[in-house]
Amino acid sequence: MSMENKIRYLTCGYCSTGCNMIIKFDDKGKPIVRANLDYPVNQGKACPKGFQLLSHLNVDDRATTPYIRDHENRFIPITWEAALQEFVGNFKRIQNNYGKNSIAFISTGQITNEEHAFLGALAKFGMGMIHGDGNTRQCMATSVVAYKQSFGWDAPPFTYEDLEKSDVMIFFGSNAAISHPVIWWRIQNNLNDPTVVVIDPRKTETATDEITSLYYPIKAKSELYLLYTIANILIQNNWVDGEFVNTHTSGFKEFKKHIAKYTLESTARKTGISEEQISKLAEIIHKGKAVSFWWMVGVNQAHQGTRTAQALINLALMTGNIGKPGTGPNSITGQCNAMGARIFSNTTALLGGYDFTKESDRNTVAKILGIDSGVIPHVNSASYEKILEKIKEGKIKGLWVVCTNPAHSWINSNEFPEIVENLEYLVVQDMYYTTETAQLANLILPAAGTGEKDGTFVNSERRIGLLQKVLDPPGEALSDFDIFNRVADTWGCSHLFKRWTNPESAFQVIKKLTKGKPWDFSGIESYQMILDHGGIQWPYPSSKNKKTDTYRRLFDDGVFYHEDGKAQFLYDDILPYPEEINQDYPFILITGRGNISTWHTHTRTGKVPLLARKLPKDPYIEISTTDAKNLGIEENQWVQVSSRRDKIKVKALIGGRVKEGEVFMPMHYKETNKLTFPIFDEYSREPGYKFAAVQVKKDFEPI
Ligand SMILES: Nc1nc2c(c(=O)[nH]1)N[C@H]1C(S)=C(S)[C@@H](COP(=O)(O)OP(=O)(O)OC[C@H]3O[C@@H](n4cnc5c(=O)[nH]c(N)nc54)[C@H](O)[C@@H]3O)O[C@H]1N2
Ligand SMILES: Nc1nc2c(c(=O)[nH]1)N[C@H]1C(S)=C(S)[C@@H](COP(=O)(O)OP(=O)(O)OC[C@H]3O[C@@H](n4cnc5c(=O)[nH]c(N)nc54)[C@H](O)[C@@H]3O)O[C@H]1N2
Ligand code: SF4
Ligand SMILES: [Mo]
Repeated sequence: MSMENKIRYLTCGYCSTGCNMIIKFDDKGKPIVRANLDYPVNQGKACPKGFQLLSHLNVDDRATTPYIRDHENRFIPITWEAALQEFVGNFKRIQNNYGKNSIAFISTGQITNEEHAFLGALAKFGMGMIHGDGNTRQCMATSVVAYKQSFGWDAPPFTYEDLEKSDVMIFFGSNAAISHPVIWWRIQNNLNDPTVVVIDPRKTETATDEITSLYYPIKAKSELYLLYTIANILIQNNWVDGEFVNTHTSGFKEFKKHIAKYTLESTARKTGISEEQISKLAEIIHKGKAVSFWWMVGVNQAHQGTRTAQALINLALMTGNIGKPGTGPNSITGQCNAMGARIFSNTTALLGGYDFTKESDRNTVAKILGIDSGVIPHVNSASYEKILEKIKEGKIKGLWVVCTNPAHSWINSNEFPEIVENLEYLVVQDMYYTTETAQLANLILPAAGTGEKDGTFVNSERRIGLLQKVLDPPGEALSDFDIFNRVADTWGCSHLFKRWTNPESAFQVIKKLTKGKPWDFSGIESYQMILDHGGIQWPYPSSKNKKTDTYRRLFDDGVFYHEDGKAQFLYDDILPYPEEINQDYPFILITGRGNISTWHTHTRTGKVPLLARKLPKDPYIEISTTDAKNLGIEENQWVQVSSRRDKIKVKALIGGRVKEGEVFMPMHYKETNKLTFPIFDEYSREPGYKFAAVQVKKDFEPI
């Protein structure tokens, strides 16, 4: 394809910040990536991953053709036609032998809206699956459930402009300086001399950044004590916005009663934060004119994540910090299209935010899509970990994994290969044939990546952004969209997708699914319109009174989505630590992002020298100076880290980021999840990646 002299616009395919890049081409047709100066999200900025957005596309281990595993366990290249026959033949055989529900899919937050909707509709309406979930369960499920329960809809209220309008910002369980760098850098535009508070068990890059005013080194998993106590102090001092609470919320009286028992003295002990510091934080919140609470997976990935997120929501509600510039209980999303997955993945909710179990909802969706409502399942999917359980029990025998690498990223990951042993057929659709999960597959389908396809993403501030194709995918690789089209053809259900000829025509169909919902963006006329506006935030209904300003937040009218129009105060008793810390396993293992340049399971960033060099080749564990000294461990020494599940060998990185009694490993090494403890939040079923009991030793035991 000749692209010379053409300009392309590409929303970044890494994090959910949703930066936009301009791609120009040099004389030889080589693309040059620049940050888009005019885009309201990034305003000419980007992090290292964004600038390297196309660098992992042309590499040796790209899957450039479908591969099938032969009897000697070798991967053999085959044609698309043969691959599709294999896929469909095996999945249909499994359904014939074990029933319709014996096949399932696991997806992602990193494909486009059009692809999400296509996969979900194809799998559930075309191929007859009931069960399908995504890696967003590992990431955002807690925020989704927290908002749904508190507001009546999954509706993150903020806009990035709030980072510039707040005078108090509290970052809770978020290492934004490396996870969402451009969001974090937006605070530099804030002219209010804001107080930025970082609450994290680790003294992270965010905690030590020059933007940060105060750092609270909270003990891991003690945050509910802190948040309930602060609520209690606000009440004791009469620092509550009574008018807002009375008019716009419900459940406050009961909440007040529930939290009365959380006092400064015991909370200081539980959290490791002094009484003075706790009181000071309550006062900062009270004195702030526009206070915003920002959280991420340090909150979400916990055994009481939903209630923790809601404890932050409660603080915003009781102080009236919502719906006004610079305020909000604001959950930042993770992957480039995690928000789109929330609307279109057809996993937990029926496409567009409808309900599988309601006949009227099924009829509405069927009408919009122009299909028979009889093909839509009447029941909800099992959650991710329950799908794996069903595989273990032999109830699910065929699995289709799209754009995720669970053999590395799933909690207690040793189990994953054992679990998939029970499958009769595993299909993995990825850009590379080398991922840990692809290596377990019976069939690998070669997918195009961001930069090689058209479509749309939705970012953390609810902005729909455009991706334009810059390069052709290599060899026989196809966009996920095109793969779904071919699967539909081979399966014999392409009549359901007559209007889905290309991504933009699919967009025209799926936007209608949002009509009348809080995330209505049916007013977007075309891809060109998205480009012209610099992305468009939902809601953007087709009615005349749509708002067109650059930044928009929700709830400026104080009306929430519950039937009574009110937001709810939600809370629970605080549960003990998920796994016992004792003499044998005396340390708390925290896991998370390691640096600005490394992405998840490192399949993309690992191939770009400029990014890859940020992550040490050998897996490492961060341990405090005191603990290292007590254990006689020296810097860079190999140590053994064991949990109740496995033992691994890693290098010791000694220093001040972690406190005594806590250790940290980045999730980017496949060893990390061998140790994590499989516990799930009661409401969201999100895994608690950030707490496991471990032992660290300089002597090795036989493994
Ligand atoms: N460079 C880079 N950026 C990324 C990603 C990446 O892989 N690399 N991934 C993207 C995705 S999908 C996501 S979900 C986001 C994640 O973005 P973040 O949430 O910022 O990432 P994490 O490092 O997993 O966790 C955040 C912090 O939570 C803290 N934490 C752990 N336990 C607790 C606790 O009990 N209480 C509190 N208050 N804090 C706790 C950890 O110490 C950590 O610093 O990043 C996105 N951006
Ligand atoms: N211990 C621990 N584990 C964690 C976390 C943690 O904090 N601690 N965080 C969790 C979180 S928040 C997340 S989001 C997950 C992420 O976990 P994963 O989703 O497993 O991680 P990725 O490496 O992003 O995997 C995406 C895969 O899709 C491929 N890919 C990229 N683009 C495309 C495309 O356009 N199409 C197709 N078909 N394939 C593509 C990539 O090559 C890669 O193999 O990890 C979770 N695991
Ligand atoms: S901040 Fe996120 S969206 Fe922006 S360039 Fe970096 S990875 Fe891409
Ligand atoms: Mo995530």
